[in-house]
Amino acid sequence: MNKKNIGFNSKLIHAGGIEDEKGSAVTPIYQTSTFKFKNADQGARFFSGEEKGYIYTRLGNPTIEDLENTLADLENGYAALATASGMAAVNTVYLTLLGQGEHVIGHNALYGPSRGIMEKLYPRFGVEYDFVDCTKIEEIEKVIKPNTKLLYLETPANPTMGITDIAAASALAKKHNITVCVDNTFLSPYLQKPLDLGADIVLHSMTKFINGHADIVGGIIIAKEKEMFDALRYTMTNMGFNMDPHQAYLARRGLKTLAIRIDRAQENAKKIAEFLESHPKVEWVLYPGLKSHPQYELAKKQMEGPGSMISFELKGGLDAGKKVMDNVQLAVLAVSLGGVETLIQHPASMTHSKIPRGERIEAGISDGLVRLSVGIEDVDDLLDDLRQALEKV
Ligand code: LCS
Repeated sequence: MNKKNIGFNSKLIHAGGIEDEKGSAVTPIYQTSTFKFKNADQGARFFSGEEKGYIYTRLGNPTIEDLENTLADLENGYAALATASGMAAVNTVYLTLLGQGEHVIGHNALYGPSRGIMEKLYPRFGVEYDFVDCTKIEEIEKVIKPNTKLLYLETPANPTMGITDIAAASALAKKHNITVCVDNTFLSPYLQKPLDLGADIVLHSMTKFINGHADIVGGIIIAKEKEMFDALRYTMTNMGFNMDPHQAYLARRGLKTLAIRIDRAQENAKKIAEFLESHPKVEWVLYPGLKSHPQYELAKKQMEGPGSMISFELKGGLDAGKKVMDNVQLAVLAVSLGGVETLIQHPASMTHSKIPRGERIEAGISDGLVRLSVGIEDVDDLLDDLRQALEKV
């Protein structure tokens, strides 16, 4: 049986392809920093690349490779690189593709630090940027310059749920020789495959849906082509952005249930989004599964499902939002997302607080926006919880 042709759920369980010499059914944790060579010549062959073998965990490790191979397979990429965090993945992409005098175009509503670091740190190295509303392809086109090297997208975006047409953006970028990277954290490869739509690189904060249990921080980058992968790998290994084997083991374990977790969370999210939208105290709801979402049709075309992230604002703005956050009893008031537990947080004062207010508002992250990451609890309990918290407003 060709394991390349098995279905998505089968890959979640069986992809990876690392055979353990002792016969362990699950790829074990190779908790080692270094690997023995049989002799000096073999060590030299491993280093020259003449023979494939493990050398040193920053450069490669079977537990980490099992996870990387699985993600590369799920995203239909050439190969993947696991990183210590999602931000290590973001910075690997930035450092690989951008240098002195070069320019990046990013979506204006990225996860706070993905935008913040470009505005604060990269100008020191002479990198230029424009953050625009990439949900409008013409806005991207307007800021393309001869030195533009990277188009950095996040779709759906954190936390505005704005959706960029990956195929259209990639076609435009290709005309100008610009590399496209998509942060696919909000959906995972189960619901969206950016490489199939024309992107060159996909990345994830694995802290979220891929691991799914809110117990590790991690990242992954998947490249469509070997040349790009080699360049990214050079940066990742030499910057020391690598993942630890124990982290990789937990992420690989969590990944096995990705589809059933997402199916359940998404089912819950659809009901919660409808409940919120019809609630008299709610001003608006942004959820790609609602007809009211500005890119509802694009979401249906590009995504396999609307996912389980919801943003909403109450009629009383921030004060009302705080009341809900302070009064939920089952949902957890915490940042992060994509775990089995429902989380609620306030982007303007938490995940996106480092973005200057003017830029934040322009990007659609209002002072009163509340973000919900819907988990896999019983939906009636989640609805009861939100209902009683809303009564306190
Ligand atoms: N990309 C997206 C879309 C994210 O949401 C995050 C983290 C990252 C990248 C960075 O990943 P990390 O280094 O944290 O693994 N998002 C967070 C959030 O919304 N709340 O807390 C963290």
